[in-house]
Amino acid sequence: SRTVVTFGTFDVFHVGHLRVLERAAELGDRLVVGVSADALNERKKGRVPVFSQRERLAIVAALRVVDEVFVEESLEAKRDYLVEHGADVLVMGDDWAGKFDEFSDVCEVVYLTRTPAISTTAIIEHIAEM
Ligand code: C2G
Repeated sequence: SRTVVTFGTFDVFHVGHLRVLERAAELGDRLVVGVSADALNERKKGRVPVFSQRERLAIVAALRVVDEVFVEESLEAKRDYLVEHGADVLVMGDDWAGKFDEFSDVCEVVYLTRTPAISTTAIIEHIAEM
């Protein structure tokens, strides 16, 4: 069986998140999702997520296409996470195109086209302006 692994924050979960997970699931038999820790987001984006990692993990874990979730504590541990979870494929949105090619010795690396015109930042701005 083929295991697909992907990573993300999935804050203020939206249809772009759903589509990338649905398409990732189609590339294998089992989808494992690393949901980035609150602390990692603060470091990475300088912003605390709207939803806590507990909440974000609960939402992603409840999706029909997702088989397993874990907390992504560090960007540097990606290789270890891939090996630990038996990844045959690493899937990321194409905002990360080329960034994870170094892992192609461990598994296949696939970048999927992002869903246009939707993002957590745009949603936050939209609501703030209401
Ligand atoms: N995504 C998408 N279409 C959108 C928005 C997001 O396909 N309109 C995809 C992203 O490309 C990514 C996934 O949804 O594959 C999760 O997006 P984010 O929550 O923004 O994830 P990010 O903060 O980029 O975290 O180790 C890598 C990081 O943890 C990735």
